[in-house]
Amino acid sequence: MKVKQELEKLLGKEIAQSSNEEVYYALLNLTKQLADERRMEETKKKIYYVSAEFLIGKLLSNNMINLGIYEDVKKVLAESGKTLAEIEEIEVEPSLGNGGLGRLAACFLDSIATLGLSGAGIGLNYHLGLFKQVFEDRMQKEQINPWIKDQSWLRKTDVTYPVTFGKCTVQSRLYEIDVTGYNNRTNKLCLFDVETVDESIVDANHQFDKTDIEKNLTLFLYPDDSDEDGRKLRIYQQYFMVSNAARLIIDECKAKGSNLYDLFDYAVIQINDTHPTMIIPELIRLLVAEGMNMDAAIYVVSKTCAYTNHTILAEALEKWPRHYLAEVVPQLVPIIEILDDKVRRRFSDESVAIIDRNDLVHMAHIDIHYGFSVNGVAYLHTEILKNSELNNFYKIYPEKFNNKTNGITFRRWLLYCNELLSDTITEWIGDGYKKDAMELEKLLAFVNDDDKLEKLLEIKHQNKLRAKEYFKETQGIELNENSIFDIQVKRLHEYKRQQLNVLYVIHKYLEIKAGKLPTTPVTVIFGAKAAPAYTIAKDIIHLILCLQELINNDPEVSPYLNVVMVENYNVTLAEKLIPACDISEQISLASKEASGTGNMKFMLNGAVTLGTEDGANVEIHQLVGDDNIYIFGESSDAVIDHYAKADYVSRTYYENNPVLKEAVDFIISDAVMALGNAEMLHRLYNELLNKDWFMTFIDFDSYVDAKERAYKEYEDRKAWAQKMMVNIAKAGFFSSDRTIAEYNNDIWKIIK
Ligand code: NBG
Repeated sequence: MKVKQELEKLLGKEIAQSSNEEVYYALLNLTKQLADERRMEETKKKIYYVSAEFLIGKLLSNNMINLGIYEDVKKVLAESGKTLAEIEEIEVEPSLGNGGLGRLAACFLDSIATLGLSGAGIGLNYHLGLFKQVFEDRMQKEQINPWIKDQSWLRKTDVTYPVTFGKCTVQSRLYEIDVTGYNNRTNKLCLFDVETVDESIVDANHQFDKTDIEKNLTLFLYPDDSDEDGRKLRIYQQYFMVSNAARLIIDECKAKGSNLYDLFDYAVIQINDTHPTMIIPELIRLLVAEGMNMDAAIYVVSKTCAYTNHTILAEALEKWPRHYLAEVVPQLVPIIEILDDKVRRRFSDESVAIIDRNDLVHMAHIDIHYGFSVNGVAYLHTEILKNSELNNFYKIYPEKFNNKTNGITFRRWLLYCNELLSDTITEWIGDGYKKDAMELEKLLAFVNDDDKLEKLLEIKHQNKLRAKEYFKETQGIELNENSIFDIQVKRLHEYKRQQLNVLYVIHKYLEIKAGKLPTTPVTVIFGAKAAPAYTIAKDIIHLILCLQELINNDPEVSPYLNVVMVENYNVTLAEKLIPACDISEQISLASKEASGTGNMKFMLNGAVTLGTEDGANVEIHQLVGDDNIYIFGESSDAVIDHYAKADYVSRTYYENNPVLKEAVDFIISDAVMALGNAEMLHRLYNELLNKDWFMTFIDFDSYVDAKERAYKEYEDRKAWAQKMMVNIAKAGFFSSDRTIAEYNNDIWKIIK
């Protein structure tokens, strides 16, 4: 294809004569046309990945890579005096996800299409999505985040269903976004919406009538659930998502010849965490309405649905009061009662009931009893599910439990975000690794090749320069490209322990003040959004921003240590930061991070992990060996034991450790209080001292040791480059192509 001619045909003029915006829209349309040509016939069986989030990121470059026109387009643009980077600035990042779970869903869609599997994602088309984070007075403020433009990747379809709630019926509308695999087929992401949604009901303080379902249903991802109306709104959204999904699936299967008694030969539904759980009773309801008897319907649905668990944090395991469901979706309650009754007849163990004695409906329990597969997302996580968290279920259904260690798409997280590195790898080992990521292991042959090690360091430096330029331009941030980039980017949550990193920063600051200077300067970079109602998380952000101000403006300290918190961390910023990183902070309290996927992206881009034995860090550790990772902290067994015995007392650590005490006290020192909000800082200080539910203090000493070791070893540039090489070489296991192949072999069984 002649890219230039095609583009100029769409533009109606020369590229050089067109604005960036015009070029962007021409590329959008060209890409959409080409994706359309990659549509393939669907196989008999299809995977439906139902998820509340799809954190897809900007799509233009990724689509062009997968369609094979990326290089041509770049060349053609350059010939006309334009760069792809400036064209990409026009694209708005879709706001359809929050964190790892949503990004995983996006990587999975890419890999499903890349492996040539017939599949679709199903979710909601949130108009304002997740909030946009801005910093004011060193605090997080939330702003609305509209992202849908007149012309976008969304395609309006004719598919619409009436969806009935207790109090009203709304009419849905399906929108689709094409998902093209790397040199492979085009699948779809199906996003349901309501036409009556009305963005204008949101006032200046971002408040809106939470009961006005017709107008608010698809406004926000995870609307504030701190009150009852907010929680009910989440149930409205979930039911709307799954009712549409169920109908779409039934229609597609019927069209392919299913008589519904054989639905499981046509469809497999992957339930992504508990948000889509109601698809189980909803499908049962619809099958019964089609004339099937209840037992047959339950049997068919149970053979069609599979569940992925993404967390063991109690807060994320949804439990809805039965009376909420009775109000929002009364039609499902009798079915859920039947499902509960059947469980109670079979098992006397109260802990596996669906409706508990407090009349709470345990969504995960529906999934486990009435799905055929339950998987965790990393080896350790699945072991914890089997042996403790879901042990009572594992005893009943050992055959249902399986592990699928997460993965990431290498198209976005290497080929696109780190072209320098991927071009160099291609030069060294050919481009077979683009299809079979395990070929990266060929890089191990170069761990003693000085020129190649030198080259890795040079690429890292270039990526730091690129990040420096980007953040200077977009956020006015100054990054020192000659410093160690020590990065922690992920949702803000106490279990992820950004506060531990912060305590280290304070410790380092105090050391520098006392004259102990680091050999190489360090830049500690944070990026994180806190859930709007999560007070302590917002306090942690406040502290980071105060320290940023204090440290970066202190001439004694800033030549050696800088703290940077980037605003509104999202996929686009991740693509800039990850390739520039030296040290990847994965410091969750062991047993709490189900997997992590950022850890994989960093490793692939040549950062060395500093982490606890948690989630997929355990597997990273096994792959790279002790010399190429910095592991610290209590083991997950020890942590689980502390919780069981309730014997962790943070104050004891504080009182017995003067270095820790000094760092903690600094939170409420005059220097910080002069910049910050006393109430927020005191609250955080007290929380750490009197509760510290995620055991920050227990790992403080070993964290400081590990970090000092990492900084010291960074000085030996060659030895460090060897660590980088090993990390990249061993990252192949974490390709989502591998993960999806496993899902397909063990759970979905879709034949191409
Ligand atoms: C997250 C976990 C991560 C994991 C991703 C993807 C939720 C509820 N869970 O550890 O916290 O990597 O899911 O599996 O977002």
